[in-house]
Amino acid sequence: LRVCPGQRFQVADLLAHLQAAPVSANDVLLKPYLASWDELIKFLEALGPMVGLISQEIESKTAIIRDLAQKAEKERKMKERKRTHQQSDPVLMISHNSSSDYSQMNHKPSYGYTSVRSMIKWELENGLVDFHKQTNSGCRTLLRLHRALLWLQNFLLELGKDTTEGEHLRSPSDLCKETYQRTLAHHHTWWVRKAVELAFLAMPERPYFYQLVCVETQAEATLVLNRVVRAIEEVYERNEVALQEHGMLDLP
Ligand code: 1PW
Repeated sequence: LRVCPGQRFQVADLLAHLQAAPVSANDVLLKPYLASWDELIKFLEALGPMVGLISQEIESKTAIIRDLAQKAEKERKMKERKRTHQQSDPVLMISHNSSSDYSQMNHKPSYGYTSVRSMIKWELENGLVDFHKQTNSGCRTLLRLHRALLWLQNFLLELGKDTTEGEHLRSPSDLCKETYQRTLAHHHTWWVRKAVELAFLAMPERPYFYQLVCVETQAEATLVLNRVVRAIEEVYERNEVALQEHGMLDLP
């Protein structure tokens, strides 16, 4: 992957963050996941001011998750401190001698909240996920990003397809609209759909995208984009399974 001097968005950085996200057999680290979105925001911003609506939305969603993770971390530390106080206090030790409390006290702090699965666990254990009405939980916010990522993945996949003989390459604007309608649009209201589709009109042509990922031909673009798409797929699939296992694919 080439480095594009003087450019904010770097495809190598995006790829590095995406590849750093998968952890253990089935989890995704939040930090590199959100860093991937930061990099994607730079990508979107390079596409012109009309896409600003989209990048602002992504920015606010990533900020929500970061804030919640920070809050959870503070709370976790407080709980840990309380636990150690209780353990060193003989009076409390006695009064808390029921078996359930004891097992709780001896519990290793199970809250990491550094990954998608630990966030889900933390939010469920703390009653932070509402399955019936809209709240600002990390889970429902992640779901919004997750659905948007599927659009991006579809778009980049289409953009990366080279022509077979006789065909001509379709414009990014068309591909964007088509992949949006087939994915994320299903989750959007009429008004949001109109606003998003308006943003596509100002989308630049292919040479501009080539320059963004530092390539000169469609064949080169195909190689680069396929690597990015594969990295997105791995992350997307893991999050899909995690959310699905907890019945969270329709969180309001
Ligand atoms: C070039 C291809 C770009 C793909 C990048 C994906 C970004 C998609 C973000 C679209 C945002 C549109 C405006 C906001 C819509 C919100 O209502 C919606 N948010 C998302 C991320 O879909 C739902 O969030 P909400 O209202 O339930 O908090």
